[in-house]
Amino acid sequence: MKKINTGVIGTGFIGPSHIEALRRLGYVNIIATADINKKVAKEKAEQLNVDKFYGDYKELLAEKSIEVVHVCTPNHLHYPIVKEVLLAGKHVVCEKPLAINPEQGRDLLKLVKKTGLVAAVHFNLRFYPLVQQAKAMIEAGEIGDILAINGSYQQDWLLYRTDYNWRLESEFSGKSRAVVDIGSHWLDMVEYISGIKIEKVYADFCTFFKTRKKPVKSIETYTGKILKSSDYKDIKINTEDYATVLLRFNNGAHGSMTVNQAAAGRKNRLAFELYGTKMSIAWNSENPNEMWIGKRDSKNELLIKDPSIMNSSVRQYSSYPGGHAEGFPDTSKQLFNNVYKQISAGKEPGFDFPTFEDGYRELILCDVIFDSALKEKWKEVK
Ligand code: SOE
Repeated sequence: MKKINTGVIGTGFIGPSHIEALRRLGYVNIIATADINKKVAKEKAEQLNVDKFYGDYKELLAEKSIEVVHVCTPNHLHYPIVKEVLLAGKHVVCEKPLAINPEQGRDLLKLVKKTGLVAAVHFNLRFYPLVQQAKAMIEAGEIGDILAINGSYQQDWLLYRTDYNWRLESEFSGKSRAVVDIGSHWLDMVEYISGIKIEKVYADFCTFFKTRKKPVKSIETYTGKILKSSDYKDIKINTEDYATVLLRFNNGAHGSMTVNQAAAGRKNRLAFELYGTKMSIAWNSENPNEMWIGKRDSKNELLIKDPSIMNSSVRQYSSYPGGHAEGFPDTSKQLFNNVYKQISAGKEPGFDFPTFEDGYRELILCDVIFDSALKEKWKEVK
C-alpha cells in the first residue's frame, strides 16, 4: 500500500493514541504534530518521535506533503479547525464530537460533500472485534426482531470534586458533557450494530458536583487521578455528571441508556444488552473479548473473541488469533485502516467507517437529549 503522510493536531490524551494506532498500520508517516502550547508541542514531539512540531496548526496545514489531518483538540476547536483542514484540500479524521452543536455539524457535512474529501469521526469503539460480530449476527437475522436495548457507559475518573479536566467547562466541551463525551459512543454503537434508529427520547440529567476544584496548572485527561496538587480554585459546573435516557426506536423497540462519569470502580465501561425475538446478546468494553449470548430453549453461550469462529464478514477486525486479547488501542487501528484504504481507493466507496453523517447524527441526538432533560418531556428526533 502506498505510504500516506499525516499530521496530528492536539497532543493531549487522544492525539498520541491516534499516532500509535496509525504507526501500527505500517503505511502512515506522521510528518508533524501541533499543539496550541509550543512548549508542550515540542515535548510531545520528542516523546512521540515526530520530527516536526508547531504551536500554530495553520503551519501544519501549510505543509504540502500532508494529505490527512487528525483533529484531536478540545471539542470547541473541532469546527473551526476541521473547516480549515477541508478548505486546505486535506482528508480529515475528527475526534468526537464532530462539533459543539448540530448547526456546525451540518456546515461541515455540506463542506465534505462539496470537496469530495474523505472525512471520518473517531467513533472507534465500533471496531472492537465482538462489536463487529454482534452487528454481523444482527444483520444475519440470528437475534430476530429487536425488542429492547439497554445499557450504560460509566467511568470513575470524575468521582472526586478535585478531579478536573477541560471537559468540565462548557466553554470547551459544549453544553452537555457525559452524554456527548461517552453517551455519544453508546448511541453511535447501538444504532450502528442494530440498524434501527432512535426516534424519541426522555432524559433525566444530574450534576452531582455543582462546584469543583480546578488545579491552577493545566492537566491532561485521566492524569488528575495521580496529581497531588493542593493548589485549586473553585469553579461552577454546569454540565451533567450523570444521565439516564429512555429511548424509543423506529421499529417499536424500547430502550434505556445511563451514563455516569462518577461511578466508582467503573473505569471505562460501555455496556449493551440487546434483546431480540430469537435470542439476546450482551457485551461490555471492560471485558471486550467475551460476548454473552442468551437463549430461552437451550444453554446460554459465552463467545470468546476468535476470528476462526466469528462470522467471515467481520474476521478482518480481529488481527490476532483466539486467546490473544484485543482492546481499546486496536479499535482505532481498525477504524483508521478503513479510512486510509478509502483514501487510497479514491472515489470508489466501500470501506466502513463513521462518517460526518454519523457525526452529525450524534450531534442531533445529543441536542435532543439535552432539550428533553431541560424541558422534562419526551422529545422527537427530527
Ligand atoms: C474521556 O471521558 C474519554 O477519553 C472519552 O472522551 C473517550 O471518547 C472515551 O473513549 C474514553 O473516555
